[in-house]
Amino acid sequence: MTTTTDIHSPDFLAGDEFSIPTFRLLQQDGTLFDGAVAPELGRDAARRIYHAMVATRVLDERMMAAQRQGRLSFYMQCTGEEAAVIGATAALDDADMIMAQYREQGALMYRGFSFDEFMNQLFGNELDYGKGRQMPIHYGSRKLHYLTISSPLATQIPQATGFAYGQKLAGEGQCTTVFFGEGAASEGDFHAALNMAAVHQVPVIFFCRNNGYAISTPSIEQFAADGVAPRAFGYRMHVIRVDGNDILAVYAATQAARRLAVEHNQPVLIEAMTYRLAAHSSSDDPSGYRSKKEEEAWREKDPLLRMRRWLNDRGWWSDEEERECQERLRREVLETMKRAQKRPPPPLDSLVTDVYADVTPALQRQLDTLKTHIRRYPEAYPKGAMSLDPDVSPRDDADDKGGA
Ligand SMILES: Cc1ncc(C[n+]2csc(CCOP(=O)(O)OP(=O)(O)O)c2C)c(N)n1
Ligand SMILES: [Mg+2]
Repeated sequence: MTTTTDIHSPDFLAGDEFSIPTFRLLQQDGTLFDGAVAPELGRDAARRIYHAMVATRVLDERMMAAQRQGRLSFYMQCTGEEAAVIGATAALDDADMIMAQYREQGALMYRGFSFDEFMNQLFGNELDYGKGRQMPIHYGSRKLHYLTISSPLATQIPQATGFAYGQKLAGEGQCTTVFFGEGAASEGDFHAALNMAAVHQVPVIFFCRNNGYAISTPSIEQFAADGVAPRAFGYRMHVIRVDGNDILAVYAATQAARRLAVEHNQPVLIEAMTYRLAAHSSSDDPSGYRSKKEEEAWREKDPLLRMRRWLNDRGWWSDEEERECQERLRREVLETMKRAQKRPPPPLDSLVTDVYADVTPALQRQLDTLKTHIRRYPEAYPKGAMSLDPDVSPRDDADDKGGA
């Protein structure tokens, strides 16, 4: 559809005519802005959200420490973005599909992914659903309607449009929410996904976490426009910008977006303004590209602190409960980590089984070569690697003196 009126002088438009406001309800001291109305959120629902936020923070702190101790190869934190991710997830139906980028472990936490499940993936042991084939933090859960993470940026955005189109055809009242960073929104896939969603009117919520950085590139160097939100106009799509550290605003915005998606088949773009408080990943050191002062300013806007003050004011949480909760969670994380670390990796053959219906000759050749290599150079592999090979007897493995 193209609508136009005639003009008779070359007057260009730059989009500056629009200024996109930020939806906010909760102030940093835990009180509402004047005139703001909190969404309906009962005590238990609010506590479930807050608990998931604290659990995500504790998991992230502990696992980053584990990475520094050399127990884990890699890790990524959600720190600072818990309200954006968990507030959005809480506003969805638990059976709605979530497609995430990699920093959204809070969504899984909210839906009940256990510490054991997190740890099995992080350590790639025999209980990992991905059978140890992915890097740490590439979680997935069919049961919790959470698509397994893909490393290449923006992969999940057009997938979300396609999946949501299927949901529309199925007519069961579900939608898909897809999370991505403002950096990933520079991929062509983002634009294709939004256009297809708008054209085919599918129930999908595009949730952009604008956390200020794509690794070391600040958002001001990524795009000239006013953030990501104005792009929705180009596709004729509903859009809202929200304070991503404001749990109530994120919850209310996503709830309204879900209604548009499910009841009216209207795709929606949400841009949540937030800040990545931690390093990009365990391989990154932000001191090379941003100041401590900037980080401190955002630490003052910690989304956990803001929600905790709101809960405290209502008598729904106390300092005593906070202490107990943190201690219990830290203990649970350490216990489950020890358990997961002790479990063996998946059997070697699982590298090639269930990739195709039958193992292809090329894959079989690669597996045979790997087994031969392990037998010839056991010292180059972790101790016990040979025992993963069903063709090797336990005695042979006892001779395995390796320990790389
Ligand atoms: C196609 C592709 N290009 C580059 C990368 C390397 N890479 C991984 S994360 C990242 C930054 C993404 O930033 P953003 O989308 O803002 O997410 P954030 O890390 O800030 O949450 C880059 C460039 C990649 N994984 N995939
Ligand atoms: Mg980013």
